[in-house]
Amino acid sequence: MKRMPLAVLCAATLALAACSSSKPDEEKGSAADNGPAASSQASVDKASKNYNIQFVQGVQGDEFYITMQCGIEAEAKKLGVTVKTQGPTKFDPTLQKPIVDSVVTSKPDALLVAPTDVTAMQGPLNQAKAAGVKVVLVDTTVDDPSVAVSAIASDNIGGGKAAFEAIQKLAPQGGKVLAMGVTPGISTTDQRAKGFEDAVKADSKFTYVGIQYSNNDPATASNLISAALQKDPDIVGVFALNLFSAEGTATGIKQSGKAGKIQVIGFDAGPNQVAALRAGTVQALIAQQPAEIGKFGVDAAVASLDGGSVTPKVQTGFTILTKDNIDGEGANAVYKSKC
Ligand code: T6T
Repeated sequence: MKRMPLAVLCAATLALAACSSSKPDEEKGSAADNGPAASSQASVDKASKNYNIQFVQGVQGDEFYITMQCGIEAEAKKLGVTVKTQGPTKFDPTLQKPIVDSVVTSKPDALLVAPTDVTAMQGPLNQAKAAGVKVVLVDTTVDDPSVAVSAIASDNIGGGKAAFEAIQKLAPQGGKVLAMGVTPGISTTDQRAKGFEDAVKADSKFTYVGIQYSNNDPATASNLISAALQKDPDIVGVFALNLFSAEGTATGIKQSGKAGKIQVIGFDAGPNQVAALRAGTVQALIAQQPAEIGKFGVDAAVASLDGGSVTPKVQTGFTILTKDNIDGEGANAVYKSKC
């Protein structure tokens, strides 16, 4: 199999340096409903026809998915295919399922989707596949990813581990650490939590006080952090698992008068997170490569529709942003609010 071009965006600097590059999984795996191996994703320059591709986000208005949409639209334009984007108003499978169902009823050629729950979204995606729609998983996954021709995501376990390594460097004396999560059942954030927890438990200087679930709501995350700090005032570090939990964590830390005293590492890099980084409430951000995820998603859909070979699993990297690189080499990793 030919390799997909590597998307290397390793802008990490400082003592917190850590990054990884996009890498295709070499084995064909089970997500290989690809037809004959005529071409690989890497060699797609132009689609053989103007396919109708639908992108269903995890949630509307999330700069991670907006930036992914920008990558999708740019690649669609380049390859000469049409793409339409929609998403639920909340990161919630009961709201996402009807959107996927109606997209499938409209019989698009391909569906790029970030499923909001590993189990609840399996059925709707099975139905999409049964209806002949090429499914590509972008960001999150489901219990049985073989429903998709390709799954493209960050190294989420590695990202969780990198978050702990950042805390280790910033708080070398050790102490209590907490994870601010989203909702159980989201593949990406569950993996980040696992990567973090496993890494914490491997260092006897640190104690994992557990994970709190903010339900993707900054106000809830803020309240949960305030309560956690009252219970455990000696917490030394917090890992906030996504954009909205990081936003709420920053607010809660500030309101508790602990800004700069607790080491906060946030996943994602929307404008609000970057403002918190600049303000010193958050010490580091782990920026994903959403535009790359989207680009590779379009490549996978088109390669599959054209009967080419498709890389079944692609892992994209991340960049660690700090105050010291945010205005330099890290600037390009910041997510967009519009394309
Ligand atoms: O962190 C991203 C995404 O990777 C995750 O699956 C859900 O939350 C975000 O969209 C950020 O809000």
